[in-house]
Amino acid sequence: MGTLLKQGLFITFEGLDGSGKSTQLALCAEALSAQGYKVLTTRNPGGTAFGQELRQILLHSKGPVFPLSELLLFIADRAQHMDEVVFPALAQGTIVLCDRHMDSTLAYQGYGRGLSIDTIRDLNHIAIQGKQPDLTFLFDAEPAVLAQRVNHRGQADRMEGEKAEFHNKVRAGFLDLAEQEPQRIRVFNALESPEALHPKVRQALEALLKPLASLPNQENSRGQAV
Ligand code: T5A
Repeated sequence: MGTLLKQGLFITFEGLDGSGKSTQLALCAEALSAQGYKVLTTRNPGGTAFGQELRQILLHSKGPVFPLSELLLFIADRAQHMDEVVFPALAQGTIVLCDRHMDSTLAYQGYGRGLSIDTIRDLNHIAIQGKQPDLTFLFDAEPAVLAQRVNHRGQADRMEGEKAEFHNKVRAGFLDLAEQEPQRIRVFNALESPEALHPKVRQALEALLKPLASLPNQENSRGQAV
């Protein structure tokens, strides 16, 4: 019988396009649900109706989009998503698995576009209202190799269509962030197969869940203390 957490967990999946983060997120969702946890899968940008409209603009706008405008739209998507999706789910003891979050903004708009990291940190802080992810998985590999995985999908979106130099900077940014916060951000080799990666990701998740499941104020899914 699974455990109903009193306060949910917020787990984010990060990496370059094609890094396999969505695949690992789906595998984790399946496994946690099978264990009896309440699980919600969601994403940035586009985890709300409002966010889906922003996502369309952000990834497919035909006209020029300046870096600051781009940053503010990603932040707007995040602010809406926290209030509409993440906070209510966490309050119900749900494990929220989110495909990209605040680290993507630091990596893409900060390290990639060259906008001020401090400004992005401040804006992120406002959007997330102080609620950082409890754990973040970063799937890392050479951008050129990862691009090959998604090339077959047809026309690249605005971000995917950026030059190799941009993606190299984003990758370096993600790794820099992971070095700054090794406790929260766990790095995995995205070149390993999905089957090889999944148990490693699960192990890190279990390490986070185990102490929570043994807390006296937690309840199992029948509402009984465990
Ligand atoms: N962005 C986003 C910003 O610039 N700032 C921000 O603040 C935010 C939040 C959003 C774009 O917006 C940018 C970053 C992005 O460019 P997205 O919707 O997150 O984009 O889309 P992608 O990152 O492009 O997501 P993808 O679905 O393309 O990539 P994933 O999730 O990394 O990869 P996945 O799991 O879908 O797999 C891609 C392919 O690889 C295979 C899969 O089968 C699939 O075909 N695959 C593997 N192959 C080999 N080995 C593995 N381990 C594999 N795992 C998956």
